[in-house]
Amino acid sequence: MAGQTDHALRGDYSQMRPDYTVLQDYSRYTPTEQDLWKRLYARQSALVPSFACDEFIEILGALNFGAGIPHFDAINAKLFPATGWTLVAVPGLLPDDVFFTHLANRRFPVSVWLRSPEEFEYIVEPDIFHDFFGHVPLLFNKVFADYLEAYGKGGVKAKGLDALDYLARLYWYTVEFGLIQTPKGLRTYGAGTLSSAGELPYCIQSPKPNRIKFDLLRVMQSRYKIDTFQETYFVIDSFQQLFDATAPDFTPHYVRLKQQADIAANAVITDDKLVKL
Ligand code: HBI
Ligand code: FE
Repeated sequence: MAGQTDHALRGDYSQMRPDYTVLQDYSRYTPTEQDLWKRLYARQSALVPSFACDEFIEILGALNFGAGIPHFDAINAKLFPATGWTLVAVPGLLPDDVFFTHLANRRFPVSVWLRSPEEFEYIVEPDIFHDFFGHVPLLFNKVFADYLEAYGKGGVKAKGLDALDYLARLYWYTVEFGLIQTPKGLRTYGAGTLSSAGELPYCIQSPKPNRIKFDLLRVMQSRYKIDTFQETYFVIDSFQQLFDATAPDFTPHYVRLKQQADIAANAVITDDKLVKL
């Protein structure tokens, strides 16, 4: 999940280490939370086969963490040998530069707290279900994992160039809400859709949102909403395309982006290549 929140953050930030990480104190999860995890997982995994990309479906099936809240150490024992990534436990949303630094070092921050049963339908901040169910499976995919590290390194540089907002948009419209063309048709790989019961079918089936072919500058110029379903989704052809897009130095992009007006979250502009359902 991304996007800043203006209300007080949910997590307990009092026990943090200097890099904002905390211990995943497994004994603190209650039976109610374990049951809520199972219900969230059962509902979401039933939706995945129709709307998620195959890479996500295959890894989710192999990990099989629906029986209860996962132990980060147990997943890391599989993740690190697979792509060199490690999950780190955090209290919740992190400052952008802290977040980017973790990604640049192949560490993915996962919030330790779980939403309340009343939030079964919708939650604004990233809780452990969003981070785990939405983000963790694709960390096992080599090309996507390489993209995320490259993205993190780009973010660390962007801070120095006062261009974090542009990088945050790229994260939002790919890692959180990205769609991908596949031989089976349009599918999603974005964690924000994969972990949402409502937005997962919506992003693939609804005629309401715009679906536009991925274009790096167009994405970084586009504003986004954090508390509604997306009004625009960007569609890639492959994870390799995403990785290749982050290869060049972004500095010249930032110069151009700063000279042009931002694009509204629901706008369609002349050069857009629309993807039809
Ligand atoms: N912090 N824990 C956490 N998880 C995120 O997904 C996250 C974050 N901080 C900032 C952020 N995402 C986005 O603004 C990125 O675009 C940087
Ligand atoms: Fe997220």
